[in-house]
Amino acid sequence: MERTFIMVKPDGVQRNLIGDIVERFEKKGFKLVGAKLMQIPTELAETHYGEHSDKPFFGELVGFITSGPVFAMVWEGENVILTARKMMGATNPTESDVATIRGDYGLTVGKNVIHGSDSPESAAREIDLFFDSKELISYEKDSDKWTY
Ligand code: IDP
Repeated sequence: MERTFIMVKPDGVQRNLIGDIVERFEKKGFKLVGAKLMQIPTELAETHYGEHSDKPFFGELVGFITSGPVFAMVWEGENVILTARKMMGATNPTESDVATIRGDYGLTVGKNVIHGSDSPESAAREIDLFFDSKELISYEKDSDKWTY
């Protein structure tokens, strides 16, 4: 089973969207295997967004993601990485489809509510960056047999 790293960004936490976002992934059929509210240290933010370190918005991005608590999660399920990206919508909310998370709740690319890994490699890297293996729980759900 695939796993992905999903994070409600500080704007999503402040705007009371944690519950809505968790509900969407739960109802889709994915399984929550780890979650925590945390304040990201600057060093972790710089590592997480390292691929953007040469971009003009890097300082703004790191400043924003460390500006308040985030809700970090690991979700598990068949094709969860790609499906979660579809559920999130395009990076810039002006291009996100309606009924996606960013399409429904975002207005600007800087405050687009949610982060999700974009490939198996980034999912493995980000899960490892944000979670200790002891914080992730493998378990069966009775509903699995109605999902698969
Ligand atoms: P993603 O979050 O959809 O994977 P990336 O291209 O990896 O998109 O960009 C990471 C984050 O950087 C975006 O979610 C967005 O919040 C922020 N970002 C991207 N472009 C800009 C920009 O031009 N100004 C400010 N923030 C930006």
